[in-house]
Amino acid sequence: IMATDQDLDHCFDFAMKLTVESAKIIREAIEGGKNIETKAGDWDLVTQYDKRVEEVLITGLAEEFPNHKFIGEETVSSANYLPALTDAPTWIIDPIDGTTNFVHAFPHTCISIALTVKSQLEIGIVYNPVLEQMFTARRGRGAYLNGKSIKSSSISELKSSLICIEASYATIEEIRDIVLGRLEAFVSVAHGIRTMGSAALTLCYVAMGAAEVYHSDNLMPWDVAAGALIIREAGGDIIDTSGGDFDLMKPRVLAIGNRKIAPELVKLVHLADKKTHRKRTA
Ligand code: 2AM
Ligand code: CA
Ligand code: CA
Ligand code: CA
Repeated sequence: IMATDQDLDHCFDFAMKLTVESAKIIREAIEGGKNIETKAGDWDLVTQYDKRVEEVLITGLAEEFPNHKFIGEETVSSANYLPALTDAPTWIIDPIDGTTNFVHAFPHTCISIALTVKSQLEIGIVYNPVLEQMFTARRGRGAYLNGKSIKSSSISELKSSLICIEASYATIEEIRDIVLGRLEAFVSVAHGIRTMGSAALTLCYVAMGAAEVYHSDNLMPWDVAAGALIIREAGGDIIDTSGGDFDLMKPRVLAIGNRKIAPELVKLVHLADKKTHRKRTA
């Protein structure tokens, strides 16, 4: 259905314009001071924004590309079914990544869109409409922030690294203990720790060299699809937390500015998990 570079050029241009257009919904909600969090039934309201943005994106893309498939967070959530990735051109969409930030008007929130063809990431777009940061990548063509080329960090030691970690899903005790164990290990070795609340944007921060590492095991494909391509095109990498190959459909993420830092990082996580396990079974 889609083979030529020209087709991908058009996909890219179209998706980027549609993203900026759709992001007005997010920016107006934040800038309009709607104070989303204090309203009654706040999570329903947030879900309405998520759903509306996703609907605008999928409607627009489906009209332009009737043969393409879609894996969007809100569609998957309401169907309670995650489709398998196929060879067909597939748009993987998170309409609002950083929902908690959105609710608080903390300015790290974005739309994340990726396109896969033959199960391979071809396009990644992450757009923060509050700070007007547009991160983009095409496979084999580099990564960009607002049209300027970006490169990931070459720092290869954790003691000189800024490490970003997700620390916001504390409902299941075992997961919480593992996250806290890893956080403790990172705090002990890193130059600094950040937890930004948007997986897609934090991957882009690693891509632009603003941080050396991003880690979370509790993510979904739409959180990471666009950011994964952007990191790789910026010279960094994204690997599984075990140190093995990254699986887009089952993301456990160590995103790194460069490969040299991977062994130290994987070992640290492994040791932290062993310690957590000993504590839990003691
Ligand atoms: P979201 O904002 O689209 O929900 C920090 O919460 C980051 O982890 C966000 O990118 C968030 O995406 C993502 N995330 C994925 N699954 C999550 C979950 N079950 N609970 C909280 N955040 C989740
Ligand atoms: Ca998300
Ligand atoms: Ca979301
Ligand atoms: Ca969500």
